[in-house]
Amino acid sequence: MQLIYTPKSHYARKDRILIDALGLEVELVDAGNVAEQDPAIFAHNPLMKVPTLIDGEQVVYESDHIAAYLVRQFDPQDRFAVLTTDPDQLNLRAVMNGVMAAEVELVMAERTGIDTRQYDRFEKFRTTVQQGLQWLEQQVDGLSSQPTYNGFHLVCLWDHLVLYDMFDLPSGQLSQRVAELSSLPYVANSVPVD
Ligand SMILES: N[C@@H](CCC(=O)N[C@@H](CS)C(=O)NCC(=O)O)C(=O)O
Repeated sequence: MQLIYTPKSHYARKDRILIDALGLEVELVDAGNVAEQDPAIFAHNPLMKVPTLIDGEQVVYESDHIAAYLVRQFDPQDRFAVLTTDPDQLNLRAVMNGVMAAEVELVMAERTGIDTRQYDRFEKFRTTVQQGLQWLEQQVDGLSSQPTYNGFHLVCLWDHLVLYDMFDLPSGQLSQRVAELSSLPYVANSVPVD
């Protein structure tokens, strides 16, 4: 199997942590600059985003779908609760994905030369990140200090925000949760660096 990714992608990192936690053999293929518009570098994902998983003839798009695909094949016990149907856990996942998406819009806009401060649309993305973080801080009890896929998700979101340094991060229990989970070798292994 191959995972098309970039070393800094927080979405791809969710899958990389899960892959390492499950001890799976997956070759990492760096897509390079994800601002490019060449579907070939994204394994012909028409959305031109990473991650994409290639498993023989099967390709899988979307980080959470990739995680579910891997767990269905290789971890029938679902040790990290990837396949949870609990609405509160799914809300946490939705908000974390939303915060990550809003931050990516800001990062990609600035990378392609847009002055995001000039547009209300980008202000909304900033507010989305800030409100999302506040909401997550209030819901921290739902994020276990035991390893779960939602916990991995939180670490990926957090470390990416640290890397791009566009936002002040809350200093409460959420940061403690990140620190606890970051001590796991298979989480620490993929911390993004400049
Ligand atoms: N919902 C997708 C989001 C993937 C995504 O936005 N990936 C970013 C990198 S972290 C990307 O490739 N962006 C390229 C672009 O937006 O042009 C997932 O969960 O896999």
